[in-house]
Amino acid sequence: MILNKIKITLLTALGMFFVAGVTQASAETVNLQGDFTAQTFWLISMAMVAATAFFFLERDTVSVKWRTSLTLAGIVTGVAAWHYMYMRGYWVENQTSPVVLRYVDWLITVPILMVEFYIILKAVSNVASSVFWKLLIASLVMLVFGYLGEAGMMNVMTAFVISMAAWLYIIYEIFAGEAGQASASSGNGPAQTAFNALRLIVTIGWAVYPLGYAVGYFGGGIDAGSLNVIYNFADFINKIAFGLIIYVAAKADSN
Ligand SMILES: *C/C=C(C)/C=C/C=C(C)/C=C/C1=C(C)CCCC1(C)C
Repeated sequence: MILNKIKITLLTALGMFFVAGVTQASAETVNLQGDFTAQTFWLISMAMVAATAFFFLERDTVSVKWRTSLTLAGIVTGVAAWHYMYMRGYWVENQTSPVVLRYVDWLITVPILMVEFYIILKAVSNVASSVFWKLLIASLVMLVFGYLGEAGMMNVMTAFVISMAAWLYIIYEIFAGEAGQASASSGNGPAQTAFNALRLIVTIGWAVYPLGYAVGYFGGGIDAGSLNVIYNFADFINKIAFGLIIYVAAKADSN
């Protein structure tokens, strides 16, 4: 009883803190007129806020072993919501890509998305903890080198190749490596269905970012407005749909 009360108080405090931050960030720059890219920033930020509330509120409706997964899903969309507020402001003011904000967002959310694979496997199999480290480190290598290239701190082509190698390694790991094998042998239907859908997201949904990078640096280039619209919708799939897939599996396995 008392624990429950503490929990509800903490959740309420967290909710108020979140709303305060969101309100403050939203107030900054609100002129979206005639700016489609800015409108998509706004749309996705609100979708992220809604998804965050959803994952946190639904957390207690699934069995205990799935709760960490939903918590992480909510943290990913929550962190992204906050970044989207500021990315929109940045875009409206400068009409250039909010590169640093995007990378900070990725640096927090992408490793968590990777860890989700491990947490799901952990719930339904006795997967080795090495899987956790492999996925975490590979995702960090992918992002750090992507940024080093983008920031001009190293040769863009070298950075791109290293970053691509890390992403391909992740794909290998979740399809054929230890993670893929743990899923295949888990015998848990809902978890396997989720795992298969999530790894398609990592393969197809995530491909949007290296493609944008390649076209920007080695191809003919792409205007910042279109690139950000594409990234914004990709984030909808890669963060919100990603979480919803986990939610559906968690629900199915809890009934
Ligand atoms: C929610 C945000 C997500 C899922 C972002 C994912 C970002 C990537 C998969 C980025 C990958 C990159 C490469 C594979 C090579 C070029 C540099 C990056 C960082 C764009």
